[in-house]
Amino acid sequence: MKKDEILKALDSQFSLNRDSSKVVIVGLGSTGLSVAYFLRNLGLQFAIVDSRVKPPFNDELLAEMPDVAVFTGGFEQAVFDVATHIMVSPGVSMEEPIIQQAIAKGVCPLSDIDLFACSVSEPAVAITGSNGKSTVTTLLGDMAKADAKRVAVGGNLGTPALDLLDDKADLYVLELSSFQLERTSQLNAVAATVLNISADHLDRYANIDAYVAQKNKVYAGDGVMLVNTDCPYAAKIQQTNRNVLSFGFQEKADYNVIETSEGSSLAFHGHAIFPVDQLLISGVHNQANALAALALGTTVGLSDAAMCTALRAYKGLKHRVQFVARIQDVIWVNDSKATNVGACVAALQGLKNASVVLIAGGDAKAADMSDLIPLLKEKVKTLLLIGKDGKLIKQAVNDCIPVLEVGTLKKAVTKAQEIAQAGDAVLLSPACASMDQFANYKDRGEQFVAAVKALKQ
Ligand code: UMA
Ligand code: ADP
Repeated sequence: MKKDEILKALDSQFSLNRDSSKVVIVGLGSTGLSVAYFLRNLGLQFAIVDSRVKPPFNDELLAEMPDVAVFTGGFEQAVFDVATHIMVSPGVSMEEPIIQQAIAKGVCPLSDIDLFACSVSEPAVAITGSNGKSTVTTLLGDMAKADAKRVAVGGNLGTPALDLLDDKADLYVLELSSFQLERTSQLNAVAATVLNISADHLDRYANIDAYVAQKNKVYAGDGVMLVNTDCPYAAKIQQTNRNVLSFGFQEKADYNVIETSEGSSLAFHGHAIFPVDQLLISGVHNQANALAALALGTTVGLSDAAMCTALRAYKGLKHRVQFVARIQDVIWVNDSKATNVGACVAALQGLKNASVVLIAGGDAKAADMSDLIPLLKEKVKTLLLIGKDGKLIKQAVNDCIPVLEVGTLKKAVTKAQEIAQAGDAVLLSPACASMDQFANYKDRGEQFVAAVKALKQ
């Protein structure tokens, strides 16, 4: 869209304009920086606050926009006092008192996703869920590329939505988190899905229903709703007058898995599309992810041939049940992206090995870890716990199997090598966030891979 069209949309949706608006950007991470570039490009006035003394993009911002007011080391009340609008980065809770006070006084909240939604006329697909978002987002992006679409892929995945804006793009594929959705009102995706729900981010939501309610905002607007028939929360979604498609392992799902004379196949209404044994991504959960990507791809007009080409080539992303090494007939697997219980359960279910040494722990985000017990009993010979919530997890799993609190990842790797025997698997699948001990899940995964590679063969 052209600048004046975007300005018109922002004025009509949010009364956001050059004459009278002052935006406060809360948080100078990648989202805050993308919003700063966007607002500057449109000639809108803004200031930035961050509670950190030196936020990640401080230097870049000062170099690029030396005239912009940046307040760090706390949320400066005076800045909020003159604000007409606030854009709160996803990492900051909307429940912060200073933010709640501003909203109560009439300051208009908006998100980077709102700004994005007001700036595109091309179709956007929106993908959320507790697990599988990045897998489905990147897979769908690959499918679109295989069909020669000019596709821009990002959002919670890493590249902020506003940095994707490109006049040449003819399709956007956005991964969205509950934090992004909860503060967004303008989304109208051509197709949207909540892939699944597993307890997560309960440190930010009062209960799981509150978390689900935010996830369901992905369905705002009038696009196609893709629902998972195996997810109990999907049944509660209001579907009046909407085009609904489903995926899952039940017969009633539009996209499901069928048995053919040549084996299992991903299928639509009984028509085989792609043989399961040709998928390079393993585990039943990845079959569900592939079904979701097929359903979304079809909705935006991708051909089966192009989607199958992408499926055949898709190797999965790093840090998601990623094979690291085989040492003395023990396989080592990095699933550092498993930041909640659901992802850890999926990883354990997907491993063929009956005997697993599991390394887990970190920041449990107030989740109920006792949900791990059935799979721990079925597949895990020893649980090695790291991170800040080790004690809490030990209590929750109630010593249903041998549990050792080892503290650090390095110690866990050494201990795992002592315990594991030929035929076993050592799996890092923490079921927790990483920030108590690592920069992020990638850092945790990379440190694991490095420690494994350093082991004696
Ligand atoms: N923070 C402060 N003070 C501030 C602002 C932020 O302490 O004033 C802290 C936050 O509490 C958080 C961290 O800084 O711990 C980063 O927050 P942010 O909102 O500045 O993050 P961004 O760099 O803008 O990145 C965000 C998403 N981060 C979060 O939601 C925490 C990124 O998702 C996303 O890729 C990016 O926008 C672009 O859209 C990351 C993530 O961990 C991968 N997401 C969570 C998840 O997947 O589970 C939701
Ligand atoms: P997200 O972006 O939602 O975090 P990813 O695709 O990055 O999802 O995968 C995160 C973790 O969840 C990984 O450990 C992965 O193995 C697991 N996972 C992926 N898809 C699913 C699914 N459909 N159900 C359960 N777990 C999954």
